[in-house]
Amino acid sequence: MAADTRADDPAPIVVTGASRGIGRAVAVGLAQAGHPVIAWARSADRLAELQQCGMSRISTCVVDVRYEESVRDGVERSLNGREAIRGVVVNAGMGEWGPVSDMPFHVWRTMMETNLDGAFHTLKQLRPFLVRRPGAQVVTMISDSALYAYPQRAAYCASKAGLRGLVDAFRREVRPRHTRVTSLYPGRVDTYFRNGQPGSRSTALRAEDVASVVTFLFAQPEHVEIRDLSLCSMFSPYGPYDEVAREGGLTQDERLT
Ligand code: NJP
Repeated sequence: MAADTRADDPAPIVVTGASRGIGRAVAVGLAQAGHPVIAWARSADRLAELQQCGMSRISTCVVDVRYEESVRDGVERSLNGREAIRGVVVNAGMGEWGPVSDMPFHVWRTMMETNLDGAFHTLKQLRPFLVRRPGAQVVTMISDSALYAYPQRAAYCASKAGLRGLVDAFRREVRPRHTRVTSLYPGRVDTYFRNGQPGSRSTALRAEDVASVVTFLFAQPEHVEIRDLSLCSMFSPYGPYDEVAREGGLTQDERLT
């Protein structure tokens, strides 16, 4: 039987797409919970700002997950001789909406390269470091768009459905080595996604909501495997489910029925 989570475990957790949005909140949340964190993203300035926010447990590395060489180089530079990691949060991603008929091929390709190739390179390059530490964890930021198809989102849905398949197969490959793999399926989150600004999607989940779920996952004892987790705001629809809780709750009449 495996031991419980080791509180003083010095092995770091890699978070991809950690310069802003969900990834940044996850990096901060994990560091606050006591984990050493390695934050990856392309924007050196935003990574520098993340490091300056007083988080001595966070180190950073500029990595573009679309490219195998960049990920390989990032692994080498950020792990710096370490043999094992505590886990990875595969989070880097992007989305652009548009009908198939109007979508330029380069936009389709960029979504595939970022959301799907990026996860492939990350999982492939980090696998040896995961399996050397029994109980290591992989958390992947998938989407309700992997479970339900939406018009205007064919490229994003395809990339996230592909990611779901990749992650489910990877789970079976590494489970015998005691690596745990969780697929997260968030609904709308109030971030910079699709050129948004935090605050513009007030009914959505906050990045910190998702981060607290990720921190919870990394606090589980090593025999606990949480495979799939859907999460959404009560004030946003999820997949085909349009029903939303109303701000302010039910009226007096509704409470009686
Ligand atoms: O988006 P945003 P979210 N290489 O734009 C990084 C999924 N999701 O936090 O490289 C490396 O605020 C980028 O950094 P930079 C979504 O599909 C979201 O909402 O410096 N990093 C930034 O840190 C995605 O997988 C919603 O530009 C790359 C981060 O990714 C994940 O959640 C709903 C990169 C994006 O931050 C985080 O998205 C849902 C690259 N090539 C799933 N390209 C939602 N927000 O509603 C981008 O179901 N990044």
